Amino acid sequence: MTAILEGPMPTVAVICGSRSDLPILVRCFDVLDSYGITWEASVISAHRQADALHAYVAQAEAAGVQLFIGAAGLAAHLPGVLASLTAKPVIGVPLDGGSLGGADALYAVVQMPPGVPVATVAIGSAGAKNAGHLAARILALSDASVAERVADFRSEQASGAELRIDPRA
Ligand code: RP5
Repeated sequence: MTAILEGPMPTVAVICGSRSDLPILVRCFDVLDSYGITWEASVISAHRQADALHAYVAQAEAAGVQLFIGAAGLAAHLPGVLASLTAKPVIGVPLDGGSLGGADALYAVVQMPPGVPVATVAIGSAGAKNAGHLAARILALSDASVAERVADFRSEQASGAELRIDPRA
């Protein structure tokens, strides 16, 4: 297990399957930071380090983690395994790990059997960002400060998208 960052008691634990996934996950970290959400990230492969993954989830829950984000490419079992190990919400980010462009990971992450839900976002960097935004909306249900930042972000996003073209000007 490689701990990338460790806070006192993070709200969100981000786990990815390989160090090669980290450049995409930085997009998620930036979004979580923008909402003031504490997080830590670890590289723990569901395939290569199954025991370490089980131990980490138990430890993270005991430390007060409220939500898990799992990201992996290829046969991406990591988010599903996370959902099997915790009752906390799990967001899954499928990554483009090879010749199938991430469609392999998307199917693996989104097609969880009933009763073991993984909230699956888009492939790659768009999904990594949305994992952060979705985490914020979930946490906003019980955290007024995050709820306020979600509202602010939505207003800023709406203003940024606004465009009026006046041919008379
Ligand atoms: C997955 O296999 C990882 O999440 C990564 O996206 C992909 C390739 O891993 P490496 O071969 O770069 O370690 O488990």
